[in-house]
Amino acid sequence: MSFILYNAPQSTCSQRVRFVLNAKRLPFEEKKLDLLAGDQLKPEYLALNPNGVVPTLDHDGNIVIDSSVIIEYLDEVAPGPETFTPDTPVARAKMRALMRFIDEMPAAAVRVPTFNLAFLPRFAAMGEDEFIAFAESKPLRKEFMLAMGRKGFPQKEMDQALARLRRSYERMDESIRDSGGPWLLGKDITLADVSVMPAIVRMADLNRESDWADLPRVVKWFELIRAQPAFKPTYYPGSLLTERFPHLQKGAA
Ligand SMILES: N[C@@H](CCC(=O)N[C@@H](CS)C(=O)NCC(=O)O)C(=O)O
Repeated sequence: MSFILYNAPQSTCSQRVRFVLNAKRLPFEEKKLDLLAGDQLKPEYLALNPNGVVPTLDHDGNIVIDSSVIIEYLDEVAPGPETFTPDTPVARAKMRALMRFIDEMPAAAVRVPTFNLAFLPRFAAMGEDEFIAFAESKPLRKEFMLAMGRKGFPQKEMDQALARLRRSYERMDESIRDSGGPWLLGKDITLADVSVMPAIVRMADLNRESDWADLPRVVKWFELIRAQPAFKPTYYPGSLLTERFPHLQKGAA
């Protein structure tokens, strides 16, 4: 089996896929796209992924897009040595329901603080026409970019995103409690844990770890996922925003 992963080091959606590939010890060729330079909008990439986003997986010439779909696909084509999908249909349905919640809530909400805190200086430096042309060229994120503008999302939108993230931490806490933990759905790690991992890592990277400090089950879950052997190779140097954007480092003006 040969895998090519089109992705970006700091992309949360890409990090899901790298984690599963690493956990399964599947060798893959990594093609890194520069998202701020617009590599994902070039015709040759759009031919693979018409949404103009990463990640995209090429498995022996078969193109699979969307991180949630890709990680389910990988668990089907390479069920060992580590598997992330429960055995019974009921448990699988629970996992998929949680994955849909994660895509709709934390994975979407995390874009607002990410763009406002990390990427904004790059867009603020563009001329208005250049920014609008860049936004207009995005098949999936045009309206998101135009709503943000070169000045960033207003405080109200930041607060709403943080509230959606908070409800996500609470849902994680309930899920760990109800399943008996330590993972979201019980004693085994599943794709739901992998799906939410990058949003939590991102918020910690943005120095917001205190937002779930009162939820010890989530604190423990975070320690556990960081201790997985697949974690370190997934978050290789350059995967965190604080490594790439000096203005985010503590004490930066
Ligand atoms: N639902 C898609 C979303 C992919 C997505 O939003 N990717 C982001 C990086 S995490 C991206 O490529 N953004 C580029 C852009 O906004 O132009 C997935 O999970 O694969």
